[in-house]
Amino acid sequence: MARVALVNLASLRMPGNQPIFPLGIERIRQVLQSDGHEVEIIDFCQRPDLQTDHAWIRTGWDVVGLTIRNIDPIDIACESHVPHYLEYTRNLQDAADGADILWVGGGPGFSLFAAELTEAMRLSIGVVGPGETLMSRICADVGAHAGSPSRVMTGAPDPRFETRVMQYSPELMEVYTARDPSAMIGVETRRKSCYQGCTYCPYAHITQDDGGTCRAIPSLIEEIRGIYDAGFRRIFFTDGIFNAELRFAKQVVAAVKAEALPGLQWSAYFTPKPFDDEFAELLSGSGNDTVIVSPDSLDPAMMNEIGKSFDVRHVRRFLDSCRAHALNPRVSLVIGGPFESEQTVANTMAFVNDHLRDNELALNVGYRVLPETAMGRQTGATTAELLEPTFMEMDPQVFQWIFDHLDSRFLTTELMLNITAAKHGLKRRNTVKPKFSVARKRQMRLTVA
Ligand code: B12
Repeated sequence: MARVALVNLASLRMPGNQPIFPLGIERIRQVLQSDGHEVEIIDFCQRPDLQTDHAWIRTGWDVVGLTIRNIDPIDIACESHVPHYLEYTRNLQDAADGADILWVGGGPGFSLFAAELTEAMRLSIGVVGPGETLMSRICADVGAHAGSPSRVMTGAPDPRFETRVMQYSPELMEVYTARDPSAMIGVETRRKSCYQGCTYCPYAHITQDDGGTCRAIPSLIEEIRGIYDAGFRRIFFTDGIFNAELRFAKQVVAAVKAEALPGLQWSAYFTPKPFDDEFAELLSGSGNDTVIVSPDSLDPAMMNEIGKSFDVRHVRRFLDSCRAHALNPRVSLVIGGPFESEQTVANTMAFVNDHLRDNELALNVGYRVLPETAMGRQTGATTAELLEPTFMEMDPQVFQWIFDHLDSRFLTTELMLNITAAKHGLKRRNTVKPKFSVARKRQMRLTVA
């Protein structure tokens, strides 16, 4: 049996980082432990001293897994996280002093730049996508992987995903909820690549799961009960889009409602389509805290350009349903998409002014261009270039257009801080231009067909 350390690089203390509960490596821990391996999680929120004290690495490990969640800091004004990941890993490897360890990298941020990070972090194996099955195979025969040239491997689905009940470490959950009372513990309900075609989104590459599986409802409820019974009241369903399969989402919400766990609050990323009144009614009184949707723009042409699979009519209908059932919608927008103009900003802001209440808007400026996305291809930038925080080029007037067209009732401190950070941060960032319009290309393909 192998001795495995799983290091949560996402918990490093570094500018612009706000660590969240690491459910990805918690899943891997549980799977490896059920295989009989000895597994320890190294988390710097739990053990801040270990960020600089590397003595633990010299205590006989066979495999060290390193997880990278976010590639960039949340605060756009801060420097990239990547140099911090590299520095920590290098120091740890130096401290290991040539010990016979298989170094493996993974995680959502890692998956986007797997080849580049595998090389830069001097890893034996870099994993794209889900990690539990591949880590299980690697740890079952560490010798077979040792000594081979470093390589990138694609993760495989977890065959027991449907019925596996996660038992997260209560100590680790306590660490994360004590740091931030608004923290939510992540719970997966489904595994499937998102069917929507948003041009900026890399989910299909990160999840590597087109087949997809839905959790068995009794297992899901058992997991939620476990979190609840351990004293935690806030959860986040981590599916890319919670209601992408509306029938299943309804079953989940009905089951959560039927459990009637006092004080339980939950949230998730939703889509306004599919979303109907029956679903809104189920959501009401289920403990749902916020119904987050991300139309990104509310200008029809811009929504088409960034590949949204719904339009402003669906957003309007969604808001009507929320109002009718006393739900709390939150509409997330990103200004600065390809070919954004004063007119598209004005149209978006007009929709906001007409349809949203003051606390329902989340506004960001600037699209981070990621590899493995249509937007990445639209700019022609290489993966190596995109490792540096890189944004879609936009007219610097965008900030002014927002202030000119958005009702002042939306100008909260949070929104002003976001915009100020973007204004300063984006000046220092690499930018890339769209080489063509995705919407026009799609239209031409349809016309030819
Ligand atoms: C749910 C979610 C959130 C929720 C999380 C809720 C919660 N409490 O858990 C919330 C809303 C808080 C959130 C916020 C943000 N998120 Co988010 N989020 C997601 C989402 C949709 C799912 C993540 C998840 O939990 N999946 C389920 C777990 C089980 O999977 P996992 O962590 O990926 O782990 C698996 C594999 O990665 C792998 N693996 C993981 N570690 C390791 C280690 C090894 C060694 C190996 C081999 C494998 C491996 O195996 C695991 C099991 O299969 C992803 C997109 C996606 N489809 O993955 C984005 C994603 C992770 N988020 C992202 C970002 C950018 C953010 C924000 C910065 C957005 C913002 N501007 O505010 C913030 C940052 C939050 C923070 N403080 O760190 C990016 C990160 C990559 C990047 N671009 O840098 C993603 C990929 C989306 C994207 N746009 O690209 N997010």
